[in-house]
Amino acid sequence: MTQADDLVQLAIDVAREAGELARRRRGEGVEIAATKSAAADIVTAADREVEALIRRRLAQERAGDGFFGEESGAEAGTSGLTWVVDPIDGTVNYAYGIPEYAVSIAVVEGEPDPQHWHGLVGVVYAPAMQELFTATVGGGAWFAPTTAGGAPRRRLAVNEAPTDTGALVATGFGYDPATHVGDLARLGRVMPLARDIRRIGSASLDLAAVAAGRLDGYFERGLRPWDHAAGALLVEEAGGVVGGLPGQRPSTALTIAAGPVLFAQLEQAIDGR
Ligand code: LIP
Repeated sequence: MTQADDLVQLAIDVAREAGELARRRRGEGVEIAATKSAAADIVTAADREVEALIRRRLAQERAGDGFFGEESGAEAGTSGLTWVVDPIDGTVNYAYGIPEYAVSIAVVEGEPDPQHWHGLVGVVYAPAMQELFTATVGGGAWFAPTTAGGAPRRRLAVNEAPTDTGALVATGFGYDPATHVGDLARLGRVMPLARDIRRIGSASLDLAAVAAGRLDGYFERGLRPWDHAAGALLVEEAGGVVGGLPGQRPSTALTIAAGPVLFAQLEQAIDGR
């Protein structure tokens, strides 16, 4: 058993407990608690409650590890490991009752900076769809439905190079309207590669879809570390490539994820802009 093997089951258990809380709260009705970077960048009471549950469970089980969460910020640990958490990724979907939202939990080693950290574990759990995506470094990426009596887990693999029909590519747009001109120009540079575009609204589920071959590729500007930390490991362990600006790791400036051939094509088309 590797260190990642030891950690992934805890990540799964906590993600499923957190996801079920999110799902219950969604059924009871959603309360917008605040806005953040822009009027459209909402946080619900459930975001905060779910992250508090995750933080409490990890403090019980892994007291020496660091924590880096979307809603409650960062706290350094002493173990060299950090849990990077988005309690409800796809918050706007969640608020509107769209089922594409997920609990995203990653464990990284080293400095809690996406440019330097080493991903060990990634778990993305979509409670409304009862879908669980997991990966451990060197252990592959896996999908398992969590419905009672669901099919056994299966190993994930990204799609090979897209056919002449073009690639099915997902993206997203920032909460700040001032960023939309650049986002749309970037989309225009990618369109010649695409058969069609999808806008799912949850980066972790976009990345999980690339790992599962449900998408050929994904790119987005504006992601935060907790949006991509778990999903990036899913894609890499499924044989894909994840990057950002040319030669860099994913960052708020840009995230790109695809199989190797399409990744290079997307990187060239986006050209770092
Ligand atoms: C969301 C991402 C999505 C992006 C949204 C937002 P949140 O994360 O998952 O891909 O387009 O702007 O960043 O805010 O729901 O955790």
